[in-house]
Amino acid sequence: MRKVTLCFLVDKDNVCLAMKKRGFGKGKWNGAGGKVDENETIETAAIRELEEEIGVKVAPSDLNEVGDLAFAFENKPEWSQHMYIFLIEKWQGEPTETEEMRPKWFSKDNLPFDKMWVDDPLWLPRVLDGEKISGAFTFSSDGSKIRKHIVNKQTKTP
Ligand code: 6U4
Repeated sequence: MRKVTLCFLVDKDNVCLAMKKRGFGKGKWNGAGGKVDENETIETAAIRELEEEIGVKVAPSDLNEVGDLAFAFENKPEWSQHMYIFLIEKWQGEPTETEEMRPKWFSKDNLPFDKMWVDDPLWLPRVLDGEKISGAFTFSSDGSKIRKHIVNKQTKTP
């Protein structure tokens, strides 16, 4: 399954989301992230996307992996992806708009779930609260509805 990353900058009670301006998930608020290329580790890919999409530099030791989710879409096996999620509390530079994303800070308690992926309310508050999660979602073919899902607290030690 294709591997992708998803990264959120966190500053106390605020989280940086970014509006996806093109491609998969266009028009949604989300973290920065994208496909892991061949010859890249998941961490290297996360750091590259943070710089490409919102213009911030992050050191490998400042990437905190907080979980993973497997996504499948009815009738669209080619959209399947395994997403690795990171929270970042230390970075260099200011989140800046690029051709791909327009970043904006939100209060953790007031996230724009009506303009986010439908799965996000079921796991993002948990990881922002410090829980590590692991789960899986199956969506309708256009991604608008959740057909089934499971989100567990991660028990494995790093
Ligand atoms: P291109 O356009 O090929 O450069 P790239 O940025 O490499 O794309 P893309 O846009 O396909 O990758 O990555 C999808 C992004 O959307 C990843 O950051 C993961 C994220 N994502 C995908 N499904 C999601 C979902 N159901 N919920 C969620 N984020 C999701 O919160």
